[in-house]
Amino acid sequence: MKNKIYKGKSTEAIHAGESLTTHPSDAQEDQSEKSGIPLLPPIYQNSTFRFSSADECASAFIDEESGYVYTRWGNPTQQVLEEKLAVLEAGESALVTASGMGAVSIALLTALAEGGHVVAMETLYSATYNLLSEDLPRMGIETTFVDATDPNKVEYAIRPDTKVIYIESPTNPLLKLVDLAACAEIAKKHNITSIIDNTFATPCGQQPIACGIDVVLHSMTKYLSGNGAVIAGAIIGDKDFIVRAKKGALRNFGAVISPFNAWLTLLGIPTLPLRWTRHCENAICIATFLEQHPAVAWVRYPGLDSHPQHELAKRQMNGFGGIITMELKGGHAAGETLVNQLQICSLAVSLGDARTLVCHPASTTHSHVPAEVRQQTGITDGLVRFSIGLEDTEDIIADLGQALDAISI
Ligand code: LCS
Repeated sequence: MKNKIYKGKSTEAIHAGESLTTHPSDAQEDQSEKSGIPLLPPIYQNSTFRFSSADECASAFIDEESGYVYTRWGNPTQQVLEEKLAVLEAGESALVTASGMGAVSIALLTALAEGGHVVAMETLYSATYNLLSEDLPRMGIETTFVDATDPNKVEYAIRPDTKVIYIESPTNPLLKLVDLAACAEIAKKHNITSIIDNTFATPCGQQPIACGIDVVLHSMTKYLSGNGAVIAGAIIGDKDFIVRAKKGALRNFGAVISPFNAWLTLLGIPTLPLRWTRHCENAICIATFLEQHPAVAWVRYPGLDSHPQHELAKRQMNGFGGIITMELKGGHAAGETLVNQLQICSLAVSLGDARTLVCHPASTTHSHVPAEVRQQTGITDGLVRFSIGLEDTEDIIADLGQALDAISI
């Protein structure tokens, strides 16, 4: 591969990793006489790879870098995506997984290979919360949940056997922020692996590895693919961590991405920087509109002055993202009226799509989190989450306006 001569996010999103399979002879034995290199990385939609001799096959098992063996171990389409993600997140190495939860599980199982204790942010995506509070304890791994908006609380919860600090920032769905540099410093001081789920911010919105965080993960189902067509995940970190994850939890638990889904994600990433800018531009206008509507009790968006951590958002983020959370004055009933009236915005879970999506976390994404934990952490019954899409701002505002006006206050 030639040395990389670019450093802009848009150029990275388009070109990084793509030289890996730009010539068929890079990955195929069949040397074509014809000129012409595929501009898009091809899909290698195959489960296994053949060898021309017993020696060649045996050496691929000894030196795994020397070739492809089996798609659960690695595949050229996956590898292009991995190279691109490592560059975008400024990490040494990356691996891609079948889902965002695949990435969360593999990152945790790798960092906790010998057991240990986790200190985690108290509000997290619900399946991550359930993994930490129900599944891992059955394997002897305990988690202490803390309000990580205060780094002192993170440090206070550390025990001699703590192996991982696990955070999201902004969190799903309350958009709380964690000071990444402060958290990374605590982790380094105590020799603990810091892991962040960067799904909400994307590599365009913040660069956790540059802030000192060890491992970054994503649900690529969301902004990275951006097309609403795939379930996919990724982990980015240092080479040693990624190799351990690949040879261990990924391979043995088997949460491997299909080449087709890796390829669909590759189609989405080149437009991520453009989409991110547009999501951010739309979201600040809509958050400002919602904040002054009489049916709305409060709005949470890191780009608003009213966000309690707006200064931190300005310091550590590049754009404030496309997710807005708000509380309706009329609670659950008002929420029902709102979602039933909407015409452009779709009532759907997930986020990061071109389409504006609306959901009610208490009855959907976070319904498996115990009610008392939801109340304690602020996921109230009147909370509504928007994933602002790429439609024209005035059309989204008109749709939300007519739906909010239908709520009687
Ligand atoms: N991390 C975050 C922050 C998420 O929001 C999600 C899914 C995941 C990880 C898991 O990713 P998956 O396995 O689905 O690719 N969040 C969802 C949500 O808020 N609504 O539906 C799914």
